Amino acid sequence: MFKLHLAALSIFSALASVRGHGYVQQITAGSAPQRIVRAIPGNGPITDLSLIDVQCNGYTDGGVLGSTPAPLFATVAAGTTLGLNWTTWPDSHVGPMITYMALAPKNITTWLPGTSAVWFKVAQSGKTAAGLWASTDLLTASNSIYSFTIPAKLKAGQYIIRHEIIALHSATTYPGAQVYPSCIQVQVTGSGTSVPPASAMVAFPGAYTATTPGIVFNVYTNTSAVYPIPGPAV
Ligand SMILES: *[C@@H]1O[C@H](CO)[C@@H](O)[C@H](O)[C@H]1NC(C)=O
Ligand SMILES: *[C@@H]1O[C@H](CO)[C@@H](O)[C@H](O)[C@H]1NC(C)=O
Ligand SMILES: *[C@@H]1O[C@H](CO)[C@@H](O)[C@H](O)[C@H]1NC(C)=O
Ligand SMILES: [Cu+2]
Repeated sequence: MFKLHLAALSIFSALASVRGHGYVQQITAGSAPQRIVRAIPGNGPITDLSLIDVQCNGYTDGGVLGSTPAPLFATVAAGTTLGLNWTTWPDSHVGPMITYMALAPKNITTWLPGTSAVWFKVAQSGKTAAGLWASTDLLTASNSIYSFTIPAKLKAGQYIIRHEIIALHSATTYPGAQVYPSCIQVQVTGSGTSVPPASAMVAFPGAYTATTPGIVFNVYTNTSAVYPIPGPAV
């Protein structure tokens, strides 16, 4: 598999002293050009879920940088499993890992989703019955590689993949949950014809609020096996 170092790396090298969290640093795909990830300003979180920052990151600049289109996209066949390589992630930052996609209505290298409800969930992982969190337990067990599959029936076209960790170590009240999103541009190929109905679509910002189940959650005292992953169904 081809392994790509993300353009974001060069941005982060100047930010080595930012208080540590993390971001997706690499993607594995069939044929992945560089500059497919919408650049983000650093490795910090978004906690005000009403801001555009929560869409594609951009916590220091009002979301401008995070949502700005990248010049290129990766070409991947529907049904492909992609691996996203996270930077070293603090053990304390437990929480779910969630992936959405949005079909670009025009050239993805110029498209800004804005506040439109265009995002549908394609994968989610929260807490297992054994009490293991997607982040950090499962992520660590897989050497920091998060994997998800582009739905095999998905209609061909250009999509933004929005992948995130929601860290819950400070989520006992709102604001507190820390969202770490990354947006990746892809061209999906194949003979699929499916796109989820409008009723399955959410907006960022909008999908998460202070009262969304799983946004306020006490990971220290709530030993329930069930953690309600925020957002719509897959
Ligand atoms: C993930 O990226 C790091 C940093 O570039 C690299 O050392 C590591 O080998 C990568 N993991 C995989 C599975 O490619
Ligand atoms: C999409 O936009 C980019 C950047 O403006 C341009 O280089 C490319 O040719 C466009 N692609 C199509 C299919 O219009
Ligand atoms: C644990 O979290 C679930 C889901 O948010 C909630 O319904 C339940 O009341 C919580 N339990 C405790 C003991 O706080
Ligand atoms: Cu952190």
